[in-house]
Amino acid sequence: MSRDGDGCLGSGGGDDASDGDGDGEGKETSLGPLDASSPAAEVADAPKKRKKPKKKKKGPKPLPLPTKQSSPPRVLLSNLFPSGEYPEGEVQHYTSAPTAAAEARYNARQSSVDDVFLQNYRKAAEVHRQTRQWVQESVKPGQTLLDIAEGIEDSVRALLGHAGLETGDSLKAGMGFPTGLCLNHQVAHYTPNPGQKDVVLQHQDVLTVDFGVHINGWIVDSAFTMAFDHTYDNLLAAVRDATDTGVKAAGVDVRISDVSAAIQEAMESYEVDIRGKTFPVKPVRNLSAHNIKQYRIHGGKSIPFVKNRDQTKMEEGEVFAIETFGTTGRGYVHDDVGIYGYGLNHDAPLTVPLPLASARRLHKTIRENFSTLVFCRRYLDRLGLERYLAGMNSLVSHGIVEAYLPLADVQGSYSAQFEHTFLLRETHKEVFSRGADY
Ligand SMILES: [Co+2]
Repeated sequence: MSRDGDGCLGSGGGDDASDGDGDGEGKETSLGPLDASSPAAEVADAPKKRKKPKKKKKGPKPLPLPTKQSSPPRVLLSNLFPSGEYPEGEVQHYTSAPTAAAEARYNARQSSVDDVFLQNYRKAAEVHRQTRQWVQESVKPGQTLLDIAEGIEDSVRALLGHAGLETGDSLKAGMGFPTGLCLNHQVAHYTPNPGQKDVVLQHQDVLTVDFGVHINGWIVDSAFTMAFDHTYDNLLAAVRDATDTGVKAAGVDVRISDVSAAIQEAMESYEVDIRGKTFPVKPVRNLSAHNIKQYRIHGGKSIPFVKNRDQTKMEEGEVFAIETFGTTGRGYVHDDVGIYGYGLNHDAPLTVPLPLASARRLHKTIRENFSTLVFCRRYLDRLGLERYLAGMNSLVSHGIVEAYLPLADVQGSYSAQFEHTFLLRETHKEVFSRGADY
């Protein structure tokens, strides 16, 4: 069984006829279980069209737009890019030369590639980069994981201009899933919960930071690892190399088994010395990278980090998040104590007779504010919800909501993660989340 690294919604997907084309042209309007208010039809921040200049009103001159991001990041991204054009991701051309026919199709399509889809994806990636730059500069031992998580989430929401406090606002743009902050042997799916004891970051810790930024349900899913002690440099280098190798190997018509083999080879070529002991860096066998669909972090295709026989091919127009996890432990994660988050089950019927009124209310709140995006308890608390755990347990036991648990390797081990999101275009990949940092 393979599980995704961040809020995987199960691997039984890929059966949703309404988003089967995955053509990356922004035509998809499926919102999973919530289709009524269709915020996907809304353009979060389309490139602004030129309007006829209005007659100037007399009054105080408007303040000039800021030209630099603040620290902590609070400047609306659209103010930093008033043209509505956001930086293109890294362009990686496919290794095999495109055929003349592909080239011609591509050229003909240039004008028709949905600019709103691309600009929104690039914008979400820029929000990710600016937020993580602040994390990399400001996060220090002594801080609590709760402060770090909230710092990330406040930044993402501020830059997008969607605080997510009004009903449905967080569906337009916001967090793609609960911020993952994992220490050492914790591998994936740890996020601070309300009311729990503070976890304080230590100098010798290895911290993975995994967060998602979405606009109209299209998620940039990207992660990196921080350490303050150079002991772990090779562990981080191994996983970063494995992820980059996987991104490089990906392409239209490339088999999943080939991407996995490339990842494994890169990862296993490293070892790391930790306090006098040498460890091979092992890929985690029961986690996997994944494709992304609208409002669905796990689109149904899984890419393990170890050799397999999966002949499934990647297709043009698909969005993938290539993440890899490496560890000095067993290379196998188990459920840890606590809870990471929850997500509406795609296959659950919309109307289910629920005995608890609190469960019915909670179901409505989830559909209105998260649809099928994964969320955590902190996201419910900030909406003002209280005493929702009985209702949540009822939704989980009825199969309407899926609960996600933290995943860990053995105590005393260390793990790292790197991840990028990219779009498979006709002649090249666009690695949206690439930055100067990773
Ligand atoms: Co992911």
